[in-house]
Amino acid sequence: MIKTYQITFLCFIILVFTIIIFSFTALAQDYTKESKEQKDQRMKWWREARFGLFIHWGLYAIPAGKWGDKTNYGEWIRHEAQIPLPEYKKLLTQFNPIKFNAKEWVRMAKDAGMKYIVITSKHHDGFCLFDSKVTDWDVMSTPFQRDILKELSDACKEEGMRLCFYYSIMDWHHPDYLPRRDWEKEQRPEGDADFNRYIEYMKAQLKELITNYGPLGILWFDGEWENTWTHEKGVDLYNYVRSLQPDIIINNRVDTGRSGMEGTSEPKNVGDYETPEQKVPATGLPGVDWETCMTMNNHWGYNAVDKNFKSTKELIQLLVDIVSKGGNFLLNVGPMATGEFPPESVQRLKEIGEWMKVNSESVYGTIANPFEKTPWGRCTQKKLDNGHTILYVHIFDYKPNDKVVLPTDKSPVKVWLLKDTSKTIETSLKKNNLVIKLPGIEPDPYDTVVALEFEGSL
Ligand code: JFZ
Repeated sequence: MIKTYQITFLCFIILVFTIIIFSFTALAQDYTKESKEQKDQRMKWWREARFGLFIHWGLYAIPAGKWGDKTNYGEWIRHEAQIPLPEYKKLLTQFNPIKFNAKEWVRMAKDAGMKYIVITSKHHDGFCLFDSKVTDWDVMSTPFQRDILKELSDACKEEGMRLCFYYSIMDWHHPDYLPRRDWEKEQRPEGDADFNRYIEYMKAQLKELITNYGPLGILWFDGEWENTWTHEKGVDLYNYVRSLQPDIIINNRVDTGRSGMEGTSEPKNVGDYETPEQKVPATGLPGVDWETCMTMNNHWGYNAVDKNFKSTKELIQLLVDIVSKGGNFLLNVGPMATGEFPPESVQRLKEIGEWMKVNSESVYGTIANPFEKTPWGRCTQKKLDNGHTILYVHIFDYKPNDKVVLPTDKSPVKVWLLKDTSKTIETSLKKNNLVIKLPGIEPDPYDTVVALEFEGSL
């Protein structure tokens, strides 16, 4: 005779076993082994977005690049000017960006046509722009006492903007992070520093970031190049972050083995996309996802005297160049200590937005150009569900009534000018080339776009 209490006991044992097995598989899940279809699904929004805003902001905005008699610093100021930690910590009492307005920031990005924002939740100096329960080295310890990332997260949700976080593995503040900077080994002895304890700290913060501010678009790691970081640790961190939010996208800097500014990784490396920095790979990076990040002037963090801003024309043509090679563009702004974007950045974002308002369909959801040479500018293309292809011809150097030659023997079923659809545009086939006669209009100062629809592919 089986007693009720025996059945209850049996059920209990089965339940406990199921829980143990489930939590074990959850812990052991290897997210790097997903299928191509799964990855395509996860990368879908990112591949369509093409254009994002990078924000480098922290305590370093206060000195604004100036320390002693030098004025060329940025977010690396503590290391480059060799500022002792107690001295740098004084910035904490000065951080009070009362003009900060999350909605305005998000709206500026949105109006510029950007689809995601990547902001430094913690840069190399270790200072956190969010309310972290595992450190006092955060915004809540400043006179400002407002959770900047929370306000941004709310504003992003309201505006339909994807919020993403930059997170530095290297940390010049945490006592358990190793190695110390060469110049501060005596001021900050390693003592009983324990790197594994530091990893637990990072994991606790990443959990805070994903659960309190998420869902996030991307975790953008950086500062992975010191000798304490290893491939195994990178794989573990990648899987940890994915276990917290399975559909999150993680850049290649979570792992080691990235080669310099090229930002391309060895095949064994984890990370969902490559991150070339301050440069555009000459012919793109065929077969892999990539995103070029770039400064507007010469610094990531705010520098008050750096007025070497790229022009709006350069920035739009960079965006188009990158997209025509199959990449994304992550364009940086270094906000001031007041909480505002530098006026030069505001102006450029606005002008980019005016161009995007008319031309963004030639950017979003497009793929790399099909031709080898396009001396008059760049090409992007879009595959339609009906099998047709729209080719966007970006003419950087537009001369009214001039001709543009495309190396194809196909005739389009439709041709139009994005900035004025009322204009008729003649095309003709000549010796296996398609010749477009440009209308006699005032060219766009940055990039004039002609769209051609073809049956099938090019
Ligand atoms: C890193 C950071 O150090 C920098 O402050 C900024 O956040 C940028 C986006 O990323 O800078 C790097 C990283 C790697 C190389 C160069 C600059 N590299 O490998 O040549």
